Amino acid sequence: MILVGRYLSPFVRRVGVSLALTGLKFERLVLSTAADREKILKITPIGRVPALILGKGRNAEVLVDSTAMLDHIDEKAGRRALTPGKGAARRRVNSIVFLALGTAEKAIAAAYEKSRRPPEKVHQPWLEHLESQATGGLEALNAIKAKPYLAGAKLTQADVTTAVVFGYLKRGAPHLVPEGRYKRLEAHSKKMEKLPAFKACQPEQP
Ligand SMILES: N[C@@H](CCC(=O)N[C@@H](CS)C(=O)NCC(=O)O)C(=O)O
Repeated sequence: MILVGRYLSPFVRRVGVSLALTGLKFERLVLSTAADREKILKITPIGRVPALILGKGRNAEVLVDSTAMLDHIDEKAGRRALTPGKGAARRRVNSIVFLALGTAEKAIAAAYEKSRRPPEKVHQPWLEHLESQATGGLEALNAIKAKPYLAGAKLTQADVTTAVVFGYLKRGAPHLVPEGRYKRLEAHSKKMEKLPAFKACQPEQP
């Protein structure tokens, strides 16, 4: 398996951390969407990361979208899967995962609004709308009391995605997560970042 993309992306990092936690072997192809666009387009038609290449040569398959990759990883991991297979436990984990993912998507859209448009084309009310949606997600995530993990007794994908997204915002959009505002998320993130799997997937220098 080859994971394409940099750990600066929360979508790439959650896949890398999940592979490390489940003990599945993988290689990396560290390509940047800014500098290596042509190379990425040869692997995946939308030009986004992550991509996950399964197999080799003519039998190679490419998965796009981190959610599809995590689905494959869970299938391969068997009893070490990070999302429960069914029922209320699965819904609970997924509801937290998609809250964290939605938060990341809105924060990224807000960041693109500022970085990808000429300043005179930034529509301030839309930017504020996007940031308020990200803040709504953060408040809901911060309201969850870990017991000791976000979805209960076991570490799950809810913990991985939430901590990866929070770390991403701390680095990329610190104004959305000022020190002390999201105390539970800060504690959760600190605990997760100490795990060897998180340490093994450190975001590269921009
Ligand atoms: N839903 C996708 C989102 C992937 C995504 O948006 N990746 C960003 C990096 S953080 C990207 O490649 N952006 C470049 C672009 O869209 O041009 C996933 O979960 O994999």
